Amino acid sequence: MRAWAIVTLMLAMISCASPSRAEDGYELWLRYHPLPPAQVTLYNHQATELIAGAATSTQDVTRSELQRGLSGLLGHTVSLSDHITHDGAIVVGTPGSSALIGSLHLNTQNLGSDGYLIRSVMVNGHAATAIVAQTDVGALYGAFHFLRLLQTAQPIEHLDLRETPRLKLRVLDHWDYLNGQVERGYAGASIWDWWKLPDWRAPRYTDYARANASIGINGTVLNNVNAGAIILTPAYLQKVAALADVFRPYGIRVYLSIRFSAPIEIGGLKTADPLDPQVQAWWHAKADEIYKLIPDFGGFLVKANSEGQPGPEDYHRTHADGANMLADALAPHGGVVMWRAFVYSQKNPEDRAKQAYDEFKPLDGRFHANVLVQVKNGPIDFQPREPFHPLFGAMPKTPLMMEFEITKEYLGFATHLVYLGPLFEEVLSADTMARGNGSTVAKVIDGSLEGHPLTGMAGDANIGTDRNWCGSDFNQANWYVFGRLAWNPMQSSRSIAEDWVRMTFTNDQAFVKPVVDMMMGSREATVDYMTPLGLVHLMGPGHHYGPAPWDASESEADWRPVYYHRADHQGIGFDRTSTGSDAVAQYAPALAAQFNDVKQTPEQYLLYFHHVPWDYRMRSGQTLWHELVAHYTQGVEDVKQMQETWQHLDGHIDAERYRQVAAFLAVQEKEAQWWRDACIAYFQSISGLPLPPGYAPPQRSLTYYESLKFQYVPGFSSW
Ligand code: BDP
Repeated sequence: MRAWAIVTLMLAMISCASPSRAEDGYELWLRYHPLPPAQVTLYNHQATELIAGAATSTQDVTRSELQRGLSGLLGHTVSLSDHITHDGAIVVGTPGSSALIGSLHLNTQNLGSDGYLIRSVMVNGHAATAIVAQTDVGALYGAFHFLRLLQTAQPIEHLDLRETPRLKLRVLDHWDYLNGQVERGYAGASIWDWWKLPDWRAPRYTDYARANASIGINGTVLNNVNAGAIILTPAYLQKVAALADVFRPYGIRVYLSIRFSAPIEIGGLKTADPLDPQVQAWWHAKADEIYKLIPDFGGFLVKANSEGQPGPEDYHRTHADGANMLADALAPHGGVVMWRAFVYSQKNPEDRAKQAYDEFKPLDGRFHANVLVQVKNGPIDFQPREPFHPLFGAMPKTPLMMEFEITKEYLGFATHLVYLGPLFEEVLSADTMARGNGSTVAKVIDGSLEGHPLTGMAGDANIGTDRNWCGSDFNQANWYVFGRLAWNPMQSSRSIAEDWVRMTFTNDQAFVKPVVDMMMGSREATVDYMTPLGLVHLMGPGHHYGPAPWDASESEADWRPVYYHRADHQGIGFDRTSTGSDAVAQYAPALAAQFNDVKQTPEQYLLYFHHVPWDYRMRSGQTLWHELVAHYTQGVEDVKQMQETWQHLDGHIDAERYRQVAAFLAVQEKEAQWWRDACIAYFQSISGLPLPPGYAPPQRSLTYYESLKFQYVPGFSSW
């Protein structure tokens, strides 16, 4: 029996060390699997003992994470100590909580509440690594950074790192319903088991918090922006409080989406008019009740007067009136309101792209100090590519918060491999020219352009109950890059991708380089096979699955693809120039002039701003029609290339994840081909032009593509 046990143990150890160990993606980028022996030998001298307090819950989780990470990566337990006994100690904490750290006299000024230093130091003649912050949470962030250095095989001697986040609120927005469904969720059900809360706190909540803290995310909005009032009832607030308790050690605050008419629905009032004293009193009392249960509650997220949601305009009040009323209720407790600018109305005949700006720009300066206006990255709706939202740079007196969509509602759901880093980076680095050259969107949202202390970025989460959290391994990268960019929106998405690949798969350069290249090209491939040259919103009605450029079935004009592409026998595109809807005028004058001129408009936005004849000459010398077909075809070719890249990587990682990626790439290829063929078939039926020479005709007829109907599409059909 004993001998058998030893053999089994040895086998288990061997399988642990081998790259082919089965993996289901649950561990995300925090796998801490043993590093190659050469790496371990290097690090062993620099990670000999750990000196970390556990006087607070945050210190406790920091210490456990370091123990877990170091023992996993190095393959042996790193001993805990309370003083330095030899070279290679890792010391973590704050000057206030550790006399040893205090004695180092490191300059922790201006680290703020979340920043940290990682420094190679000498203590009593011993070389050590100090991870130092002003707060426990800062030290936790530092610990995760230190582990990342090991995970990505970086040198850890001679360290001199100093990090502070550029944004204050780094928040995930969950579009989760209390019945467990997730709007636009492609990774299973909601991870919040509301029914069993508050009594059962699933271990997964802790792993969620660890993953978020590891990338600096410090807030979570638990419920969908299309909110019900029930979340604000006492029974549900208890459940929210239980989650807040789990997240607190990790520096994560909870926020709630609220329904503006809650005072009527659960408060028994006749109105939700923000200027009504009874309504104001109701929200004040509600805020007091929440803060009694959750002293560090973050605040409210609000979708009002948008897509059927109630709001202040129901009472002829402005968005500012509504936001300020809630802000005043939260202010005594230090809470904030994140008020969404995603508003448009079907009653308004104006170009939908213009409506949020028209509504919000006049309100600049009217919001109270604890309100952020949360603006989607583009003026339409998270399309594969849109120009940046013209509100960025246009509301200098108001803190604007970025909203990105991490869940790939418009970019292939769970299966398509699309790394969103380049999309996020493209928007953040776009120049609004609001205060001359270099007034990037990143500088608008980090507050530096106008000197706003309150700053933030929100990401609509792609997380669900799937074992791998995000519906696919590569979708984890989008959660990851969101967090890293929310910490510092000036970072390069390529370097973040590289960190992620190393942590999630392997440091093997023969794998890292091609995979990072593949990720970096994946978004452009998707733009090409879905919506090239500035097209937007061509997807299927309601569920948003697959191509449907012909669709005019939706009840509202601006939910129909035909509204957006405006293709006719002469040409294609939405005229947003001064002779069209004049949406260009919402940008700074220099940009407006550029976008107004078809010759100066970047071709990637061509059909977003212009209605262009099919035979228009592109910069390449080809006609627009030719180039459109070429882009659609290129998108499919790029996906085939991705498949080929992946085929060569078999054996570098575990078979389970390898196989799923391969299978999903095959889905992506099939669907890319479908997008190309359906769009070309449809646009050809409008343009009446032959395909340019050398391009294969669509595999099926337009009638076939138009006949496709889908039921039970994830993220939509079941409610
Ligand atoms: C759209 C989604 C819809 C969301 C809405 C929003 O299709 O499900 O409710 O955005 O952000 O992209 O409010």
